[in-house]
Amino acid sequence: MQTTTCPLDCFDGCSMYLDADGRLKGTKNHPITQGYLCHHLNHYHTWKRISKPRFRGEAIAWDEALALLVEQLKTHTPSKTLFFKGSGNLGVMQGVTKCFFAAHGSVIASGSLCDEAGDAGIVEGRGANLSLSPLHVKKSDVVVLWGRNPSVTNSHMLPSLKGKTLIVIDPVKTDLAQNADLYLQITPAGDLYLALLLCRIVHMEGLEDKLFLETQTENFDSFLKLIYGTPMRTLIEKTGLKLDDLAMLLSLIRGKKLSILVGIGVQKYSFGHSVLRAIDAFGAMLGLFGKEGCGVGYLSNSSFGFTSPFKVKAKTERLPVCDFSKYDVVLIQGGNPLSQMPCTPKVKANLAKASCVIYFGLHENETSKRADLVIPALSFLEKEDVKLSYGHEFIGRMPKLIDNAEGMSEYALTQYLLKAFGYESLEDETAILEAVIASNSVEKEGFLISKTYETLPYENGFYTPSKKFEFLDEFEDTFDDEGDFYLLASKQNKGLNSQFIQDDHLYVPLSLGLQKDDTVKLTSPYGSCEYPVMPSSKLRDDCLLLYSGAKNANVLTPPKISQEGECAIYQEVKVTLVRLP
Ligand SMILES: Nc1nc2c(c(=O)[nH]1)N[C@H]1C(S)=C(S)[C@@H](COP(=O)(O)OP(=O)(O)OC[C@H]3O[C@@H](n4cnc5c(=O)[nH]c(N)nc54)[C@H](O)[C@@H]3O)O[C@H]1N2
Ligand SMILES: Nc1nc2c(c(=O)[nH]1)N[C@H]1C(S)=C(S)[C@@H](COP(=O)(O)OP(=O)(O)OC[C@H]3O[C@@H](n4cnc5c(=O)[nH]c(N)nc54)[C@H](O)[C@@H]3O)O[C@H]1N2
Ligand code: SF4
Ligand SMILES: [Mo]
Repeated sequence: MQTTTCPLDCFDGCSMYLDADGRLKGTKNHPITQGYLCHHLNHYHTWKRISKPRFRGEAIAWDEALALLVEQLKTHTPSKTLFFKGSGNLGVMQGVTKCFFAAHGSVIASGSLCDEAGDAGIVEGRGANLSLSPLHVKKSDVVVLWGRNPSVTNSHMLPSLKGKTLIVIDPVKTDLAQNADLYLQITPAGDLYLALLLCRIVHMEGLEDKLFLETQTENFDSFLKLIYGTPMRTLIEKTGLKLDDLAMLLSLIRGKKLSILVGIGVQKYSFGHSVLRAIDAFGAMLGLFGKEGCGVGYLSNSSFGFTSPFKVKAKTERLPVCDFSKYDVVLIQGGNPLSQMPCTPKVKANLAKASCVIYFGLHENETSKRADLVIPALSFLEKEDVKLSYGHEFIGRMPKLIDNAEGMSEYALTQYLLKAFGYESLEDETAILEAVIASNSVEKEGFLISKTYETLPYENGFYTPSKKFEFLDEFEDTFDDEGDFYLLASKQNKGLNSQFIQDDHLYVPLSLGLQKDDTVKLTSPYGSCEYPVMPSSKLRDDCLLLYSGAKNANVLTPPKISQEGECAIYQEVKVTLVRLP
């Protein structure tokens, strides 16, 4: 039985196979997957695919589509062509397309809509962003879910949370928050202040790991100045919490093996890198790094330690604020910027000015509908790839299991373009993937894992130039939080961003007295939009929530970028609400 790996943007990187009836089944003996898949993959064959190439609304033949693609690229100046890659598939081979665009002198969109602000902060402090896998978390006594919602986004972590003391820090009372031993319904964007506050109390009470601080960290004295430099009352006000809550948190974790699992919720602000760095600082004060069952985990750098097969030199444009209007030809692969990029009105206006938009993907979406040329991709079952996971140490091979002539792989399209332009062609596909695997893998109990995780994360020290953890000593919070409501942007069970099933409701607190499907109009500095509502007891009175992929989820979000990490900052916005009759 040949297994493959889920290509989706998800912590879990599940292993699966096709059963005799052609259905996808989770691999039973895989330590993370444990035989079950989520809704997306259990229904994978039901999601309607794009099966034919299309030009300006008309289905066309494959050779015609490819000829048009080459013609568009030949008749426009390379520096006015843009390659934009989304995160519909996180296989290594998705990056291959860059090779053509770099050789051609095109511009490549860089940065992300996702986790890069937090990643930048982690790298500043630790030198590298390694993961806390479910197998590691299993050995903890206490788990803090800090702006992360595993019951939706990381379901294969759930078995590792069983029987643990659970603490949830989230403005939304998630399912896990309802059953937690301690739930802190923090004010959005209050996390950095909470981390500093916790560090201050730990220091005041002498609870810090003095040996770890002395031998494995740098800049602690400057950090102390930072935590004592802000009045206690300001710190508390920013979190919206009570000192008793923090005392309770510290009493629950004292002397225990503690894993802190952080999600992207805390870093959807311009100073997102500093938020992760402050949470890391709390972890470092407690000496959590390099120890069994302890640590701070985030969406890790999945390719850490592996060679990058598609390293290219090219001019770049910052993806979250990418101005499509500057380009004649825009090729969008595996993404849906018209729904997922911040500030849809701006994206729409800019994309309307690009003379040829090419969509290369699996499903119809807002972007495919706008595209001049549509090129159907192959699914992960129909091409060769490898998945390196951002949530655990396992390497997932992705062999081709099904033949399909109604789409093209990223590798085949890239080879075709390189040949059409007379540029140097690629190495053999399998050889590229095997070289990546060989560069940093080791076999453990019948499974391939990343060599980096043969020892505990940071057991042999940090990856900074000093080899020590480096504390932050400053930050700049520019979020002007005057205004009526925070607008939260989160994930839901049945969708994967804009793929699969969407939930278009605006979730509102019960205190507004609205009924299901009442209509409200929201206004932010970037636009106005009407939404059908869904009242929810899970929200604070000052919060509204739209799920990723919802219709108009990004009409009101800021066309801005984080201070570090070239990341979108969806939640640095406040909105007003008017009920409509
Ligand atoms: N089912 C499903 N799974 C997914 C996805 C999906 O769309 N659907 N998307 C995948 C992707 S692309 C990613 S990046 C990951 C993300 O995985 P997560 O980080 O777990 O996902 P989010 O829902 O964005 O945010 C997690 C939590 O942060 C909270 N939050 C929001 N703002 C704040 C804040 O200011 N402070 C604090 N403390 N918490 C806050 C939200 O209420 C939410 O409960 O999930 C992946 N997995
Ligand atoms: N309001 C709001 N906006 C958000 C977020 C939020 O929480 N709220 N989350 C942000 C985050 S964390 C992320 S990661 C982004 C995600 O945003 P995008 O990167 O745009 O991801 P998707 O919406 O999942 O669209 C992925 C597309 O990839 C295509 N695809 C799937 N597999 C393949 C393949 O093998 N090859 C090719 N060529 N195409 C394929 C599918 O057809 C699908 O339409 O959205 C961000 N935007
Ligand atoms: S849980 Fe995540 S990795 Fe597993 S099948 Fe679902 S989307 Fe794929
Ligand atoms: Mo993401």
